[in-house]
Amino acid sequence: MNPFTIRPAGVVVLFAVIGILSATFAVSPPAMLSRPGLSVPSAAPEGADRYLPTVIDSASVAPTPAPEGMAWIPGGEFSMGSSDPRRELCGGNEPMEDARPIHRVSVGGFWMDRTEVTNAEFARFVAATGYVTFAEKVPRPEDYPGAPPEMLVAGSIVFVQPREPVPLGNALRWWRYVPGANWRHPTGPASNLTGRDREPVVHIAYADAEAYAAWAGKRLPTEAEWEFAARGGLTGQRYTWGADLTVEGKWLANIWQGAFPHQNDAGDGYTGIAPVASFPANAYGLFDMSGNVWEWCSDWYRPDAYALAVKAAGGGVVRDPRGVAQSESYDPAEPGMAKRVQRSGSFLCTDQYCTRYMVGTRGKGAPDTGSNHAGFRCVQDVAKR
Ligand SMILES: [Ca+2]
Ligand SMILES: [Ca+2]
Repeated sequence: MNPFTIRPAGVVVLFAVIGILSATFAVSPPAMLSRPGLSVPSAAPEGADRYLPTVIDSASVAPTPAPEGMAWIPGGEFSMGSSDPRRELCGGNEPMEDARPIHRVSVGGFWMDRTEVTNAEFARFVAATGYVTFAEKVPRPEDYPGAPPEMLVAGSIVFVQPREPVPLGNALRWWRYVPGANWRHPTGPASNLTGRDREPVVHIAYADAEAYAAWAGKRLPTEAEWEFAARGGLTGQRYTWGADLTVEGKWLANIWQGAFPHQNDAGDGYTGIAPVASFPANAYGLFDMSGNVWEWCSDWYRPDAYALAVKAAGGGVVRDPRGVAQSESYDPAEPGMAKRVQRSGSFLCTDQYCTRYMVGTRGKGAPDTGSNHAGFRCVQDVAKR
């Protein structure tokens, strides 16, 4: 379906742009309860939004040897979600209700890539398989009826920094569909991967990430696995490292400092993507679980997924959740479009606009939508080895 869709007004809209908007920067305040049956709570039940201690399964011992580049994530039980009360434009100026209620979840042990998949790693996959990513393929006319032929060109979504302040309600002011942008050319045809071997690969559609994972003998993490791993054994912290955004004046993730989107102060040392592992790892040895690039999870997105999971579990511990069915996926910002969960936030996230680098918060994206701030990492089951 990427990259175009026809809106009722007859205007060709860059579908991929819209996808990424809703993934990270909603265009307009979504009507959170616009779909019958949605059970997102408007307010947490008394006492429901609280974190209980993370408990690690003492029998969950790391098998040896460790797969190269992967960290052992022991099984255990934790409180999943976020009760952060702040409102923000990227979530539709709503409290982050889709990360509620906080609920108990258990996961088994697994291996997880210590870093986002890098350009060098993805290049090895492509060299071995000849794989062509979604963004490198010319959109087929039959998939985009009514789209002008000149618009059917291969490309992807790139952040273009405005020179002046722009209304934060219109993310099209800083996102562009750039013909020729893809993982080999992160910011457009004139860019390349020289000096970027250690940067995370970007412009990756969900199917691209899945294909890489299958080749590597791995898979994409579930959302619960991702959050359990990101929390690093801590209980109910706002960030992967603790309670405060900065520690002793230092930034611990590659996000955005300055007035978004026109002023990038790079207080963390990076205006754009950073090489993976440029910031400290969490307690499990995982890097960039907050910021740098967004990461695909295997769950289909739905804002009330947690409430549904708790209900299905009879109010008890939700065990190894896998998310809702594709047919049940729903994004109030773009009804009718099934989306996958994305986590971590990116170098474009800021405490002034989109704080989804906070560990319990959720993002989402259309599976066929890549951009220059979204990538992935993989996990591996013990039985697979
Ligand atoms: Ca930065
Ligand atoms: Ca990340």
